[in-house]
Amino acid sequence: MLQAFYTKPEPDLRVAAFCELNRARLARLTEFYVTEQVIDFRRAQFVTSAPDIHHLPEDSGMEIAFAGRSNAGKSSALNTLTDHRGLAHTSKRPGRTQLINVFRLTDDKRLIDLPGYGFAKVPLEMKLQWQEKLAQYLEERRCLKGLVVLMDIRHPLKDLDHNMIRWGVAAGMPVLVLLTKADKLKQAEKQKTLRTVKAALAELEGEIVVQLFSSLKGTGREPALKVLTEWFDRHDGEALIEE
Ligand SMILES: Nc1nc2c(ncn2[C@@H]2O[C@H](COP(=O)(O)OP(=O)(O)O)[C@@H](O)[C@H]2O)c(=O)[nH]1
Ligand SMILES: [Mg+2]
Repeated sequence: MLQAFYTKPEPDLRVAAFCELNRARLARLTEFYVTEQVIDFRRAQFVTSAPDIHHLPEDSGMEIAFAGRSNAGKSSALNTLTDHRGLAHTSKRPGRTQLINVFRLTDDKRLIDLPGYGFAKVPLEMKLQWQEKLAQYLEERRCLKGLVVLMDIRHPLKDLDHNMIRWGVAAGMPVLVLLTKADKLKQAEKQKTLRTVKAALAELEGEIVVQLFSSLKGTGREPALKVLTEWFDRHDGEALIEE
């Protein structure tokens, strides 16, 4: 009996296979976390303008959506972030982006320019139609993993912005708030607005980062890219663990 206890047991093949699998997974995870993940935002490419979610690419991989009032500077910000002047169409006339614009970064990573909300000068029926489209994207798109909310620094935190940020937090999503057109204000005013917005959003107790942004000057580009890269990485890491 005692001898049996001390003899090396026959290796259980199932256990061995399990260990082997875990070793391989661990190696991949280690490689993932020690190598710095680089996403080249400059390689962004326009994929499609979808009238609704049924015309979007397959709901897999990961998307980060850009939301904001019409004229907040969404398209300009996308162009600045991707260093690609003509990627998203900018417009002096608010309310031009009524489609869901899709930009591809890699096979499984996309940036989404959502239709702007809160545009006053369109018939109510059209407004409701757009809001419906927006809501459907937010609620049904499973690959949506992060939300960027853009607000003109001179008019921050309107009701619809608040709703959008609250929605992101409630959905368990990280939110990056960009106070756009920061070049329009003096240094002291900028910092004051930044503090006020941060304080107001702290109450939501979500994963919210607030920062200044100017597409004109390039201000805030690097920190914003860092946040987006971290979200993409986090999701890649989670996907590896779930494998
Ligand atoms: N001064 C300044 N103007 C900007 C900035 N970003 C956007 N704009 C202007 O604001 C207007 C609306 O920009 P756009 O990106 O089309 O807004 P969208 O409707 O949110 O996509 C355009 O006339 C832009 O040139 C910025 O950082 N600084
Ligand atoms: Mg636009």
